[in-house]
Amino acid sequence: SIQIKSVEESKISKYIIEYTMKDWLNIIENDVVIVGAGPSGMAAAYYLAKAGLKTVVFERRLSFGGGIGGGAMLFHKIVIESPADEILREMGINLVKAEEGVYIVDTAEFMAKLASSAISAGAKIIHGITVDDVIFRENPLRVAGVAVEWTATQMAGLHVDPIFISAKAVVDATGHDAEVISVASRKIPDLGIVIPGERSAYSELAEKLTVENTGMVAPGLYAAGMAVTEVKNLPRMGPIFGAMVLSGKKVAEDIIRDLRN
Ligand code: 48F
Repeated sequence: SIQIKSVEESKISKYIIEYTMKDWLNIIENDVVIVGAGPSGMAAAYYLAKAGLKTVVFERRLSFGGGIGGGAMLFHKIVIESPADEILREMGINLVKAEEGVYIVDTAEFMAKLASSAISAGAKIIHGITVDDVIFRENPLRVAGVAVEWTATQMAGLHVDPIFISAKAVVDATGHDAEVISVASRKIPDLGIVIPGERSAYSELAEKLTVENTGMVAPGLYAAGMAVTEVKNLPRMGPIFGAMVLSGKKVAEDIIRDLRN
């Protein structure tokens, strides 16, 4: 018969607490903090970790993928256009060619393999954590990290102070609301960030402009994915995801360049 190793309840708890705390002590200081495990955040995490930068992703929900899972109106396919297909191929994601340079991808596979690629490259993804503020420094003025809280604590409306996590670069990959950049814009006006908001759909234009406008919005603070459209007053594009992964790749390349200088 099968021999199952016996482990007492208290020992299970002890191991969980011990190893969680080891991880938390390790992620208190980072090269890069990415906020949001959507397509842009996970693509950024993959390229940053692959380049050897210590990268942690904080995700509010208990899942990966952000807006991928909902597809378009809950249909489980999304569209990817070239050259983003090269990134998906690198991650082993199956693409079905609809026409030259246009591919169809399954949402479940896209989410799972993006996350798996980022984790295998060495990025740490922590679920159930909401970033609700940043840390800043003067002389020179810059963003130097984030404040994090359990999502559950926030949902309960409890008055609990956050803990602080330092980073040389913080990436807002929170999607349409650009939550981290919004809070920095409101609470550190000297950064001079103005958020005009996103425009209505114009997919062809939006894809190109989102990638081109990806990057630093203030020293230490970067935008990727739909956060870029919110901050730069760009149109939305709907369920075509090429720009999201290309934006993640571009923000990673910018940060790698900036941290090496
Ligand atoms: O929204 P989301 O998928 O962002 P994205 O990478 O991709 C956008 C597309 O999914 C889609 C689109 C493309 O055509 O329009 O919308 O720009 O993922 C954002 C993730 O960030 C988490 C949120 O739960 C989601 O998984 N998030 C948002 N705010 C916070 C956060 C926060 N303050 N702290 C932690 N996580």
